[in-house]
Amino acid sequence: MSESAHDSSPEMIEPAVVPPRDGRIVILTGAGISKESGLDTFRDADGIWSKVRIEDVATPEAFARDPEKVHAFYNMRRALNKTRKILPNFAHAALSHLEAAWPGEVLIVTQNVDTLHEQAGSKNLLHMHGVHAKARCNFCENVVDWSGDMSTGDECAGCGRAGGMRPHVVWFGEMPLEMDRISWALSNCDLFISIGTSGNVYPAAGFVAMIRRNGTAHTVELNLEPSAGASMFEESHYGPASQIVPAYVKGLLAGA
Ligand code: BV8
Repeated sequence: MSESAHDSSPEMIEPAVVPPRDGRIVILTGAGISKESGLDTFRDADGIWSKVRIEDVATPEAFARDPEKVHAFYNMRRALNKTRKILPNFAHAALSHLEAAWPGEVLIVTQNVDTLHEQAGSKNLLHMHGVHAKARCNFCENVVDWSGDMSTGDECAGCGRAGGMRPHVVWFGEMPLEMDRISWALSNCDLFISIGTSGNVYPAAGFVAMIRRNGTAHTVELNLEPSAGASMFEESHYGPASQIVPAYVKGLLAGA
C-alpha cells in the first residue's frame, strides 16, 4: 500500500522507512529534476516530444535516413542549453549532499543527458541514456566531449573518418548504457528513489517493478505528480523537486 503524501513545500519530510546506516541507496532521475533549472521535459504539455516526433530525431533509423535533421535537433538543444544559464537546482544539490553525508553507498542512475548532477558535485553517477555534451564515432566508437554544432562533415579525432559522428545519447531501440552495473545495483540496494520521471520509457520505467519482484529495497517516488508507475511505489511525495527532494533528504539524514 503506498503511503502517498501531498507535500508541496515542506521543510522536512519524515521518510516512512530509513534504511540501515550502511544501506545502499539507488536514485533514478528523469527530466523533471532538471525542469526548475530551465531544461524542458519530454512529455509535459510544452515538452520536447510535443515539438518533434521521436521517430524523426531520436532513433538510429532516423539518423540513417536523414542525419542532418537529427544533427539539427541536437544542435538546437545544445545551443539552447548554452544561451540559457542552465545551473543545478536545490534538488541536484540535495542529492550531492546525500552522497557526501550518507554512510552507505549512494548511486544516481540518470536518464538525463544533461550534466547538472556532476555540476552539483555528485560523483557516483551513471548516464544510462548518454550525455548531450559528448559525441561518438559510429565507425570506431571513440567518445569525445562536444559542445558546438555537429554535422556529417565532422571528422572523428580517433579514426579520422568523417560522416560517422553522432550524439553520444541512447536513441529509442538502442540498448541503454551500463545496464549490467545498474541491474546489480538495483538487486542489491536497500532504498530505491525515483525522481522527476513519468515512468514511460523502458527499461528505466521497469526498475521499480524489478525491485518489487525480487529485491528487498523500500521504493519511493518523488515527483510533481503521480507517474505511470506510481502504484508500484510503497511511498510517494509530490511537489516540485527543488522543494521535496531537499526535504526528503533532510528527513533521511535525520533518521540515519
Ligand atoms: C531499449 C535520449 C532495448 C535521447 C531517451 C519494454 C522494455 C524495453 C524497451 C521497451 C519496452 N517498451 C517499449 C520499449 C522501447 C522504448 C520505450 O520505452 N518506448 C516508450 C516510449 C514506450 N525503449 C527504448 O527504446 C530503450 N531501449 O529498450 O533497448 C534493446 C534490447 C536489445 C537490443 C537493443 C535494444 C531506450 C530508451 C532511451 C531513449 N532515449 N533520451 C534524447 O534525450 O534526445 S528517452 C527520454 O525519455 C529521455 O532520456 C528521458 O529522460 C526519458 C524519460 O523521460 P522522463 O525523464 O521521464 O521525462 P518526461 O518528460 O517523460 O517526464 C518528466 C516527469 O517529471 C513528469 O512525470 C513530470 O510530472 C515531472 N516533473 C515536471 N516538472 C517537475 C517534475 N517533477 C518534479 N519537479 C518538477 N519541477
